[in-house]
Amino acid sequence: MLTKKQQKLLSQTLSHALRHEPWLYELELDDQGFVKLVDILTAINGALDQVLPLITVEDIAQMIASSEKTRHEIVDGKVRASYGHSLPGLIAKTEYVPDTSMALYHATSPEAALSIMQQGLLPMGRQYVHLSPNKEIALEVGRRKCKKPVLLVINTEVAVKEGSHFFEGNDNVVLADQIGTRALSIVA
Ligand code: HQG
Repeated sequence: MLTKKQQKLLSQTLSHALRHEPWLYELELDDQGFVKLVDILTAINGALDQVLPLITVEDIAQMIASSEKTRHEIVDGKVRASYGHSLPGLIAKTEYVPDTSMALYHATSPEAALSIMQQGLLPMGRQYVHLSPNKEIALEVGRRKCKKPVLLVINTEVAVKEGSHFFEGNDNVVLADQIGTRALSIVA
């Protein structure tokens, strides 16, 4: 079994390969962002052979299961990043109609929040906007940007009416194409 530190390196490398620069690992993602486990193992073991023991499918599965966030998923002998993509060529995520009685949250820096309240919430460097049904998780994401992030709440009903499209990420991450200003407010 890999140590926590080794699992973190494996997770970061998988995310880099599956979200951002698969070509550096000679990988080609399918339209849903999947690659075959055998191919990712070859790539990862090639890239990390000096720093990690030979990685197996079990190591990847254990890393996913013991990670705080579900960043990756294994389905039918393939693996993909569940969210976070920045690579060119839109990864097809499953669209769904969210429960419009449920609020969604996004937290960010005060500077970004100001711009968002004028322009709307945009994917910026990623393929999708990242939201959470959970306030605390959204705030945690915001803390990556600054110590005291601003929490924005999305009125899901208004967002749907205004033409936002929502896509499955995982239990804690909801993806969207954009959120217009009418659906956004700052949580006091
Ligand atoms: C901001 C992590 C100005 C937005 C997390 C955010 C997440 C605007 C930044 C996932 C804007 C993009 C993604 C506008 C949006 N004007 N700024 N109109 N619209 N922004 O890192 O959502 O740990 O690409 O507020 O947990 O922070 O890597 O997105 O601050 O789920 O697995 O543009 O990444 O997951 O920043 O985080 P990011 P994010 P992992």
